[in-house]
Amino acid sequence: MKKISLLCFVLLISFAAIAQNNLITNIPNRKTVTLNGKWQYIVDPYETGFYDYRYKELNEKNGGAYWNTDVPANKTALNEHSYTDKNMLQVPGDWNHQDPKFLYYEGTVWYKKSFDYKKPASGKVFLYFGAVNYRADVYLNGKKLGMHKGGFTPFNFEVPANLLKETNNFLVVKVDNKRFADEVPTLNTDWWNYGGITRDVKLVEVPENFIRDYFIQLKRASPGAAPAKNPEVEGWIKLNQKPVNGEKLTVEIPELKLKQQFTASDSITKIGFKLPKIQLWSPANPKLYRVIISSNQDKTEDKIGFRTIEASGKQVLLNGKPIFMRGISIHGEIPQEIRRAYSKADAMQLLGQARGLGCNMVRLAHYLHDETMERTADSLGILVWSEIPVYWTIDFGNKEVLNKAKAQLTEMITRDHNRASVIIWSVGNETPVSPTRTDFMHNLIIKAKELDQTRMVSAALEVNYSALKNLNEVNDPLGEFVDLVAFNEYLGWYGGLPDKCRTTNWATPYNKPLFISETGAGAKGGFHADSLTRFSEEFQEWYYKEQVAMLKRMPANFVGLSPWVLNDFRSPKRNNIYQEGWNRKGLIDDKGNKKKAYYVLKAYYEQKKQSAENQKKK
Ligand code: GCB
Repeated sequence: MKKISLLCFVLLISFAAIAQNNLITNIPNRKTVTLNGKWQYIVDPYETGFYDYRYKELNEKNGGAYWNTDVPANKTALNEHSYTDKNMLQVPGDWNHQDPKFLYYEGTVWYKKSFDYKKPASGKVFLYFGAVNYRADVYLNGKKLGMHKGGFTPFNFEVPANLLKETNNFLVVKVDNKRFADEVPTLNTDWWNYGGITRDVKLVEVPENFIRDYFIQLKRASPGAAPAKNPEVEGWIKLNQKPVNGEKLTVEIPELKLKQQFTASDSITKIGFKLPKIQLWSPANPKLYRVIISSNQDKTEDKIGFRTIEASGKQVLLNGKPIFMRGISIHGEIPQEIRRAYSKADAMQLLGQARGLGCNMVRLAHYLHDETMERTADSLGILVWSEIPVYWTIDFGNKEVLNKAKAQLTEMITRDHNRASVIIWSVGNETPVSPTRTDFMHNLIIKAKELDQTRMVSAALEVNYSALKNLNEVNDPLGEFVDLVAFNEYLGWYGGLPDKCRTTNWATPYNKPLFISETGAGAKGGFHADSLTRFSEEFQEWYYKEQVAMLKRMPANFVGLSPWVLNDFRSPKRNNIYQEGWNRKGLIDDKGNKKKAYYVLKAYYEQKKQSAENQKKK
């Protein structure tokens, strides 16, 4: 009895977790109207368009609000703001790279777009943002649609039916990228705080009762086993509102001649069915199937790859077979143009570079990247680690901060839970060990597992050195709760010189796979000196040579690495003559030139790939 009620409770909270989230997924394949392009803007460091001179939020009656019309009621009316073509920003795009005056700007910018729009005869319209960093207050024709916090995750607001006009809609977004101690991330990060509407903006047209979200993934095989010949799909479909009595939901996979029907339930409809013999998704064969999901009123289609992933004993098994992750960490930035990445072309550039290096895996640090990255990884066959910006010293004792982190985690998982490439949800990076922090992180892990039981959950941890044992131990108490024990080590960069690697050994008390989520050294591309000279390409090359030699002595549960980092990236914390505002740990410099260390890692990955292939042949 007790067991049953506990089970009901767990089910209830997991359904509640899904139900709370109103994100519409599969946006790239929905009927949408883009609002990308040039937007007019007003820079407003004092938030004059938001607060009156007594610092109270302005209301509709007040002509001073920048979200209200900028057209004075008559020629005598006093109006102190106007949007003009003289001030325009490209959307999507951070503001920092678009005008030198924005390079270091942190504060409010008001974005305004006027647009004509032919409303569909029936159904609903949502306004969707791929991401806005950090806080977005959204207004349409003088009405507030909502507010969202979190600089890297998507969100949508329903547009009330009578609000949209055929011509001259007045859409305003107050974007604020100020950093705060009680936000996620917090004040301190090692990356540039690019502000703005950094990803797509779209109107999404859906029927009255539409398919909001769905989860169509292979059910985990029994522990350690490969998927069966006829593997099972397990998941759910979520409509926007209650179905009509007896309404059927259909899942079709035309290539497999498969069509399954389910009677819709009031909240979330659970689905499950066996597939015929399929090609499993893997880096060697990134097979995606066209999947069509339909209800009485709606139909949406996606491309889904089917695979299983699990941490089993000391290994990571992809489709039941051990895999070594030849990874690289990536920031969502295009260094050549000093801007945030957002497009398919950007994804092709970054993932193409990773492939060139011999990678089968990428760690998309330290926040959710643009959706094109995961979709491109799906089609290229690259495994993905996806992370939320719970980075360094978050305000772990603050319940509200935990809620903010959970919201971002939920948005991340919701957006990408049908991507075959994504195998790891990471709940954070290098968080300082304390009971409060471990509780906080454990809560996030529980949440991730509630939302998705088909992937691994991890976090990038730190290392403890025991002089007594001459051993680097990954014994962070959080290790107990993660599936993959991942850690960042900079042996020879932050501690001593690279030859320290020769005498160092690694271990974890956890009987789990072990992954190096970061290792790296800085070098300015084109700066050559002897290998003892910091920031020379030769130092970085030496570092990688010593690291690679050390990796060969790693314990048997060592399952891969994602060194820091693919490209040099902008960081306000890096200010010496070699760095000049760049973190120079890229294997490729900001101009796109490969550094010497690049070839050391590439050779290691070639050899790992070769030995995996030889293993397969046996
Ligand atoms: C780290 C952080 C990463 C930094 C890197 C560095 O451990 O996770 O965000 O950029 O070290 O370069 O120090």
